[in-house]
Amino acid sequence: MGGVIGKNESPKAAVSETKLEARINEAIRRREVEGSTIKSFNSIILKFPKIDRSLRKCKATFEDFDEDGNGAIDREELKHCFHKLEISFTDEEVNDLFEACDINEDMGMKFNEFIVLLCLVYLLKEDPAAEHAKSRMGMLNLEATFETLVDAFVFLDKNKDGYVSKNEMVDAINETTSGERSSGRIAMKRFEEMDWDKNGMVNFKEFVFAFTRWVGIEEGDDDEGENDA
Ligand SMILES: [Ca+2]
Ligand SMILES: [Ca+2]
Ligand SMILES: [Ca+2]
Repeated sequence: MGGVIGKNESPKAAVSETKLEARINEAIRRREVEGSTIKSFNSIILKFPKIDRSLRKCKATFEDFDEDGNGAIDREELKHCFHKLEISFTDEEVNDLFEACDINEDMGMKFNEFIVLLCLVYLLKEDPAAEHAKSRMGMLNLEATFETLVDAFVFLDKNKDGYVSKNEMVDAINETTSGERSSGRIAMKRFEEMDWDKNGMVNFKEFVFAFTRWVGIEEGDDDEGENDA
């Protein structure tokens, strides 16, 4: 096929978005206009322990909403959850959120997927009218953490298109490690961990999901977990 016009990075053509994902991206791009306070990838890594502690506090909320106690939140439980929190999403939005956050596609949201959900809700409902719902969700304690995650994403997404590309990841890690030979490989590995659907771009949802794993929250994670590898 002749006439190749270089450049593989054309996210808009390569990524098909659901309505929900489009809204998330809009919210992210609005934030990107403000810029990031983060200066290096290392400073993100230094925040891991604090983020981990903060995210684990959602566990009680998660258990509360997992009405049948099977370790996953299903569609019905999610609807009840929003109802109880007085967060108004349409049925379509609830379904989209569920599908977006049931990342393993096993028809139930595990704890780490629930964290992704909270973070997306935080992003979508940032207007003052939602303060009440946020506080009922225990979100206010999490705001600083979610803010850090948004900030980290904005830091990585240098061209502010709402996606982190492989090159952006490599650049971010190279800046920190001043061109050590292994750093490219590390960047690649991190990138592949993040790019869950393997489409070559990392969106905010994939980023948060990867983060829950980086800080050590596994899907079946619970406090009495004795089988640490
Ligand atoms: Ca359940
Ligand atoms: Ca980008
Ligand atoms: Ca992806």
